[in-house]
Amino acid sequence: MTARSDRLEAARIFREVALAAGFSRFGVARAEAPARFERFRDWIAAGRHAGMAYLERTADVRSRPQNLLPDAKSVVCLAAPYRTDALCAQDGSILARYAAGPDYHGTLRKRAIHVARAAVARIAGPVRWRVCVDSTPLAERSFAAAAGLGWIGKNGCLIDRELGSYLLLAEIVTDLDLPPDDPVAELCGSCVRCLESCPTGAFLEPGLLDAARCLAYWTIEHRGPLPDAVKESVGNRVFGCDICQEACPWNGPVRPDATDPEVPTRAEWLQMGKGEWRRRFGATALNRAGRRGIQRNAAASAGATGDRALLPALGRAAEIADRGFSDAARWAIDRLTPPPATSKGLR
Ligand code: B12
Repeated sequence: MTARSDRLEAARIFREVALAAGFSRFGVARAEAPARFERFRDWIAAGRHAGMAYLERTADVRSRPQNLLPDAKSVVCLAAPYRTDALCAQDGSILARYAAGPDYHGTLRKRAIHVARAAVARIAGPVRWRVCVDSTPLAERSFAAAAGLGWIGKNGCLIDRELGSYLLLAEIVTDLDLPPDDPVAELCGSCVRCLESCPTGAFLEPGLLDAARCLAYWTIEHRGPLPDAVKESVGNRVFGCDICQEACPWNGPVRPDATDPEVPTRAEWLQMGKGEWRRRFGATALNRAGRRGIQRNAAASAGATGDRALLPALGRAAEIADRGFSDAARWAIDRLTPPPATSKGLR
């Protein structure tokens, strides 16, 4: 397929199928190192990836789609919006919005595979392709920005002027030579609300996140005990963090009354058994942290928010043979137990 008209027609087919399959944004990037990818290398070199050693191991692959598909020529970039209301329990504890519903790794992958199959069936000649969602080593935001799906905001997120940043990304890397789209203008202007909103000061400069200060990193990716400074800062966040997105004017106002009875409270998390976890959350993105990870975060959150009613449940948790969970429970108990009264009398 070489004629420009054929290439345009193939891109049109991909677009049509992608939009019909429920993706809200579509664009094509060339399968070559995207602009400003050097930021990724600098980020790793400066050790800003905290404990995410897999990012370091795959640094060279992330900008080279040919490592995923030899002869790759194009990256078809797709974006799907997710829930915009907070995912907030009745006790005020919060999960990242993207964790609502079935795990996007599965749903978006299936949808993108459907797009690839349906589009390729309408295009003449053999076409090779490979679908990527999140865990595939590909710099998704950089390719999406190159494909004109949105711009990279100061909070590091890909932002669309109509849909904001509550978007998940997926790609189809293909050996089809599709005409690339143009990037869009960056529209953050002088706004720094996201940078100022971060409770842990995780942004070292616009777009430069220190993962070792990011609550999303600690509550999703980190295994084992949380450092005390993180437990102090966790507040109501039990899984992930959307604060730098909530602050973004492109995402619209946050609905303060958006609690959801389906979201467990800290008390429920602390006592949740394996069976209930599997049934209710086994097929959600919460699995990345796992039951014990979420329980660890809920225990830290109980201490950080001063929820003394949870002392009995924390006492039981402190005995559980999981280092992260029991450590957070002991820390919370210490914090919630008033020191023994000292005699203030005259001597
Ligand atoms: C590791 C990871 C994390 C880490 C590190 C995040 C980070 N900022 O690097 C942690 C665990 C902290 C994390 C958190 C979150 N993540 Co995450 N994460 C990833 C993952 C797997 C790799 C990201 C990575 O390589 N980071 C290293 C940095 C240096 O690279 P980068 O983020 O791609 O940034 C590049 C661009 O910004 C580019 N660039 C290009 N042009 C420009 C222009 C300007 C002006 C700037 C500043 C930069 C820039 O330069 C950078 C280097 O290439 C991707 C999936 C993937 N395969 O890419 C998802 C991904 C980035 N995460 C996602 C989400 C949803 C989140 C959270 C919102 C989840 C949550 N609610 O808790 C938060 C958001 C935190 C934040 N503000 O970034 C989505 C983002 C979608 C979007 N709209 O941007 C992705 C794309 C997953 C997906 N498939 O949808 N995540």
